Amino acid sequence: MGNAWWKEAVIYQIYPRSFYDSNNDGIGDIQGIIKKLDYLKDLGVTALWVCPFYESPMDDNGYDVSNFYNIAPEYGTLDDVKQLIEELHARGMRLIIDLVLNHTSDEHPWFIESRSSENNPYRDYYIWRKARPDGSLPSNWESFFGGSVWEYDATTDSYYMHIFSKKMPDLNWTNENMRNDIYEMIRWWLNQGVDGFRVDAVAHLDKNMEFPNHPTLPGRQYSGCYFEFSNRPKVHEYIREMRQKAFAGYDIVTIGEAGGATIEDALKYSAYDRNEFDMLITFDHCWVDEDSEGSPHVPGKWSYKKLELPLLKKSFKKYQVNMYGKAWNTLYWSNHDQPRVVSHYGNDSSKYHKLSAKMLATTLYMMGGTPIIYQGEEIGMTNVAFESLSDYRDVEIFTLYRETVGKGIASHEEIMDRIHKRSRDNARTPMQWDDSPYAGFSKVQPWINVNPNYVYINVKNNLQDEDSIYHYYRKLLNIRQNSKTLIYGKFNLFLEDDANIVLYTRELDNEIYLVLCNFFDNTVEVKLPDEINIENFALVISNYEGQKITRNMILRPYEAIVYRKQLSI
Ligand code: TEU
Ligand code: CA
Repeated sequence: MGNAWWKEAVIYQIYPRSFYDSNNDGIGDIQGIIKKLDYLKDLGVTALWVCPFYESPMDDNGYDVSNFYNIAPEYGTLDDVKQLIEELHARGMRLIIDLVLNHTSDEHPWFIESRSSENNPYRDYYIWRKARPDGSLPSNWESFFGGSVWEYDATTDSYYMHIFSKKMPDLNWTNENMRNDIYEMIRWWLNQGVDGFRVDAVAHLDKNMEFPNHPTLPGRQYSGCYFEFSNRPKVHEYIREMRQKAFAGYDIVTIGEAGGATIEDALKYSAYDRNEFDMLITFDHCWVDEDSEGSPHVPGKWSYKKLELPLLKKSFKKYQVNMYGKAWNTLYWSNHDQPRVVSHYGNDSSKYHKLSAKMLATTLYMMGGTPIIYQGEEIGMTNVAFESLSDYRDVEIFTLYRETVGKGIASHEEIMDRIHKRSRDNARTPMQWDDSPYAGFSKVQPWINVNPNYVYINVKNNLQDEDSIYHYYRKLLNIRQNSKTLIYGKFNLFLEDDANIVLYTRELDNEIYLVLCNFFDNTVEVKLPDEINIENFALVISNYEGQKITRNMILRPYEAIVYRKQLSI
């Protein structure tokens, strides 16, 4: 297993719309990112992953691309992106951009051509089917955003497939011309100087083109048979081809996003000897508190139950152990599609906000893999609970509401509660820079309301307070970046079935780190297993006044401690 810059990187994910508005039109932009580069460099960030900034009607905030070669005017220009690359490189940092290859916008010229007639050369760039002989939809599959995956188009009396919103028609990856056009576009971006790609929704490129119907759950019109368009065999052929024809010859990093992938799938996508991706983003650990069975009337991602810590630990262990030496992990708690982690797995009450945010960081970023920190996580930004549906912006929320409340399947109160806990807009409220109006994100009303807690959760406070979440992140990342053991060491999980404690070691050559965290708000006693020799461990970092290691320890609420020792040889 060789060393590589991206294995030693700290990636920071930016959702451009919500990061910083440089020209006060209420929308974050590329110049806004440039203005904050010193802040990010200071935190310890070495690379940015910036979510899509391409020209787009913004049905899904830019994941619906209408021109891959141009920048959305509200975000800036191609020159701004070039400047961003230069400014990053001048600071020894890198730029990873988002590549959206599963679909385009319905306003992309390819789709406009495609829908115009059945014999248009672009017809097969997308997936078109006629109604079934009985007049029903080509299949009863459910879209990720709710509703059918099929949308009727009168021009040719046919349906096109969209696994996300109906303004995001799926590309037909069986079409070689389409694939070659995509590869050309990728090389064009490489020539602009980008350092890598996060490849969006890549698990879904291959679909079962037979389109069989599947059983539906009681009360539901469509079948959530995502396996018909996720992690299917041909995806790997496409990725290998893309690597050969588009990625080869550049010193870049490629990160695939593969929702629903098992560990076996994950190894196929990212094992060193597979020549597919360098790293993979999966969702396993984000979904361990899902409760599909308890609430079959809503899609699984909107369901939840109390977290069982052993399930979370097993999820991490699965990746840490099975990938070791074979593939490289990503480490992330949150992104623009997940609720805020301090509200989800931590505790956002004023009493435990700081402690639990630091504990979560310690638990994750001492593991093996490349950290991907989502904007605002470093100051403990929390979920938001807007009262009115009209305060929300995410297209997915409106399809959920229509398919449940709209069809009499659930009450308004229930669905609002699910939106408060699970919606993607939790992660998309503007970055909280200071306590001035609109959180210093903009001088005007932003495209989505700021979280009212910006008056006390903001970057300015965090920078001033030595004991802040920000300063803890900075210290923790620094420790990590200066330790080959924390980057390349072997992971060992202990007390796997313990309901409260996370305990693991990282080991390389003659150095060992020990990470010990209490995941909840009660005080717990823990006996360190006899197989761990506790002698000579010294404190490295803690979110409390540090305590010495002993065989029997008492951990305070959300206490997190890291110890280190050198083995004598
Ligand atoms: O998300 C993809 C995504 O969430 C699904 O593909 C996921 O794989 C699925 O839920 C697993 O079961 C990406 C972006 O991150 C998101 O913001 C976009 O809305 C989406 O793709 C469409 O581009
Ligand atoms: Ca702006």
